[in-house]
This record gives sequence, structure tokens and C-alpha cells, in this order.
Amino acid sequence: MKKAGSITVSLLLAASLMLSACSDNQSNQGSDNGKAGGNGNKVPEESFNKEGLPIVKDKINLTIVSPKAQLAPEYNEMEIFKRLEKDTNVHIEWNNIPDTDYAEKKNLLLASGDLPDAFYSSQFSDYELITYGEDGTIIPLEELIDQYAPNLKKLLEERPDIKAAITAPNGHIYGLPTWEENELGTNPFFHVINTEWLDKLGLKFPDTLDEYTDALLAFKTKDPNGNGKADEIPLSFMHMQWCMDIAGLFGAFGLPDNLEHRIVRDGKVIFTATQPEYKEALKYFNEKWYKQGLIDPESFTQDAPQYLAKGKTSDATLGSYVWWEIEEVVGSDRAKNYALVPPLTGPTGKKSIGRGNGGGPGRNAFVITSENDNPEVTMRWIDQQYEPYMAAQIHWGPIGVIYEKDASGKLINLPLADGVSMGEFRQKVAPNGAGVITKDHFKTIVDMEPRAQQRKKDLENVYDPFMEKENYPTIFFLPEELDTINQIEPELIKYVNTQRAKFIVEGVNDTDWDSYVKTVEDMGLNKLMALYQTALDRYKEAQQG
Ligand SMILES: [Ca+2]
Repeated sequence: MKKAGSITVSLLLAASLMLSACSDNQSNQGSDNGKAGGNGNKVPEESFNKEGLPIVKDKINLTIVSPKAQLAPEYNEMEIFKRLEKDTNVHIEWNNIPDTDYAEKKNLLLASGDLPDAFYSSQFSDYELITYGEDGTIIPLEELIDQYAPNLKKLLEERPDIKAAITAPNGHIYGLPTWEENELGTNPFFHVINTEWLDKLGLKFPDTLDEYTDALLAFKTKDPNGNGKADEIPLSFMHMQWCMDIAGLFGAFGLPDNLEHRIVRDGKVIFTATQPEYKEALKYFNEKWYKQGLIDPESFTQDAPQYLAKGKTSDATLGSYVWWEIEEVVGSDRAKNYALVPPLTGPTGKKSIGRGNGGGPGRNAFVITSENDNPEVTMRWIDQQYEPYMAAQIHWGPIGVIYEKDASGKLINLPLADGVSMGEFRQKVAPNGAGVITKDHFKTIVDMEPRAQQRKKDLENVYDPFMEKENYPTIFFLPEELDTINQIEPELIKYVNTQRAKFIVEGVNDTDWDSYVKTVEDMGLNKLMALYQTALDRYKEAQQG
């Protein structure tokens, strides 16, 4: 289960989530030998090549701090970094901190003022990028990019949206991008139904929400697994959890929901959870589903292992569920008996599916500190990782280990050894720090992982035609905006989610609803939405800039 979960995470959220577990003892504490900062270690002009390789004629050291996944070796032991050192003549004194300890150690380093030359996979928040940028702890990078980073410069010229996304509201770039533009997270909620049971009970594949409800009711009452027991679970999910919630089904009422309850239509930010469509959906889920016993009551409390186990009972008991991949819940043998449910038409003829928020490039892959005496060399070194073939190898692993090049020059996945999981192997061979792999690169430079290819096909065939056009992007907020969001949003969302579960289980009448809406407004909803709207307008302006 743990293994399966890791693969999921690495596929969906690889760039933003570091896989973590209990940390090894790190013997490498880094070293001051190569420390450039303030040590008069500046590379002589005659040794520095402004273009071509190596970057320097005489080998130099840079000190770089980076978190490291549990299964990853020290970075100088990684094949891809050995190749990079050979090509560039730049040796990195890595201070690899186990990712579980990283946030704390990073903060200690920054507080001590004993800074490395750079942070790789820096995990600087937007707040930190701006505050450390404005107080001079880290340096603005846009001029260095212009002069010393041809790969990155080309990318940002071709994709002004990426440039806008990594540019702080004050106009500076403090952190470099990392991104896999695979578009796999657009709809996280894959809705699955047992087609063997539909066939057995003589039911057609549901097109409407009511037909779906009829199927769930038949699953509950007609013993489709044929064991004489009423052990069927018509529908199970995990309330308000990524890739496991019924948020997608709200679209049948005209307004899809998502984990933030925040969608965008025609450039306007809408808070879903106080809208009439949302109320109608909750009424339906209560009256048609919960009251008839069609929802697994544990949908509001279970954890992922409990949930996943329900697909693997000796007699099949699961009628319908939500998960990013069919097999992971019911196992590969049983998967053929299940199929994805496209968006359903609701009682008033509406049909749509939500588009997940966020996405877009990370902007904290790499920061350079003010202690760095060789920012030009450093920028040239990191720019190697924005060359598309190198970016792919940084993200997934090197040619000869993970990939081979086919006749067209595309990197194709080599078969993995028996019993090796992609997610775990990737931790060992790929630092997954900097580099951007765009949509176009997935066509010409590198293949997606096989399971990612399947997911992409499913999205294109089943969901994309009905998907909302806009989402709320990953916006670079101002520090004062982040303060306001942090003051209002966590408590507000917590209350809304508790009420959502309560309304589904207990029902919703007009008095309860009005009092709920008033409470949400009293908690600062309008101020929060105005902020999100202002920030979105600013973002769009910058994208067009
Ligand atoms: Ca049964």
C-alpha cells in the first residue's frame, strides 16, 4: 500500500512533494573547503568561459544545500551529477539534508547567516522568496538569466506564461522554475463504476445522475456479487481528499466543486460552497443517496489503506468509487470489471467537470545567495539543467539507466527490472530539482511514464470534453495577501467542510443553509474572495504583459 501510494504521489505531484519517511543518519555535513562566499574565491576571468563547455578551465567548488529523498544517495554519487561535473568542470560540495529535516535545517541556516552559494530544490515559499529577496539574502536572477542562461532564456521567451509565473510582484525573479507540464492533474477525481454488476443486473451504463443513482440502489438491493449477503458497498469515497472526493459530481448541478471550493468562470472567482447549485447537490446526495444507504458511512472518516482495502475483499463488494487509477483500488485482475464514469447529466440537464486549481511551474527550484562570489558560473551550471534532454534526466533519471534514445531522438523508458517500482527507483537516480519539461517536450523529447500515458488518454477521452475552461492558477501572492489568506482561510474551509459532510449525512433545510452562509460570510469570505479576484486580475495582466 505504501509503495503504491508513493508511485501515485510521484506521478501526480512529483515536483511539489518530496517523498519522505524516517531519515537516515547523514554523515555528510557539507564542507567549507569550497565555500566561495566572502572567501575571495572568485574565479579569475581567464578561467571562465561565457559559453560552451567546460564552464571553467580550472575546476572550482560551489557549496549547495539541497534536501534529499530518503532513498537517494548523496548527490555526488548520482550518475547524472557525475556527468554534469565532467562536462562543466564545476564541483559541487553538496550539503544534502534528509527531506524530513530540511525545513528546520534550512531555517537554521538562514537565521545563522552562514549561507551556501545556492539552494537546490530550495523549497522557499513565496513569502520567503520575496522577504529574503528584498532583504538581500538571495539575489535577483533576471540579468544573470539574460547573460548566462541561454537554455532558460529561450524557454522564458517561448513561454511568457512561465516567465510571468516565476516573477515576483515586485518584478524580480528570485527562484528558478521546475515543472512537468503533463496536465495529469486537471481533473483529479476519476469516478469508477462496476460494469460487471451493471451487466449482471441488466442496467445500461449511466448517462444521467438519476440512472447512476438507480444503479447504486440496485447494487445495494439485488446482491450482484451473488453471495446471498447484503455486503455490497454501492459508493465509497474519501470526503474532501485529493483524488478521492465526489467533488466532480457537483458538476451535474451546474457548478463543479473542488478541494478549495474555488472556481473561475469568465475570469470571475466563485466560491462554490455558498452557491445555490452546491446546496441542490448536497440535498440530492442526502435524499437520494445517504438516506437510501447508498453512501458508505465511512466515506467521511476512513483513511487511504482502509479505503483501498475495500476494493480487494474476497467477494467483490465495491460498486462505485473515486480514485485516480482503477487498478490501485481493485487490483489488476478485477480492474477489467470496472470503468470510468464520464460526467453525468444532472436533474436539470447540466453536465460539467471541474478543473483542479493550481498547476503551473514551481518557482523555487534554485536560489543564489548574496554570499556567492561566482553567480555567473553558478547560473551557467544550473542552466545546463534547462536544456530539455538534461531537464528530463534530472526529473526521471539518466540515459542508459531510465531511458534510451529512439530513432527520432526521443527518450523512451527502458523496462524496469522485476520488482522495481518506478517511484522508488526514481528517488535513487533523479534529483528532480530544476528543469522544465513542457507539453511540447513530451511530444518530441521524452516519453511519459506508462501509467501517466494511460491517465492522459483517460483524461482526453472521458473528461476533457466537459471540463471547465479556467482554473485558479498558482499565483505569486504579496506577503500581505498571504497574511490575510492565512488569517481567514484555514478556519473557514474547515467549517465549510464539516458542514458539507453534515449536510450530506443529515440533510439541509433553508434555515440551516441561511445560517451556514451567514457564518461563512462572518468568517471573512467576501474579503478573501475580493483578494483572490485582485490577485487573479494582476496575474492575468502579467501573463499578457
Ligand atoms: Ca452480496
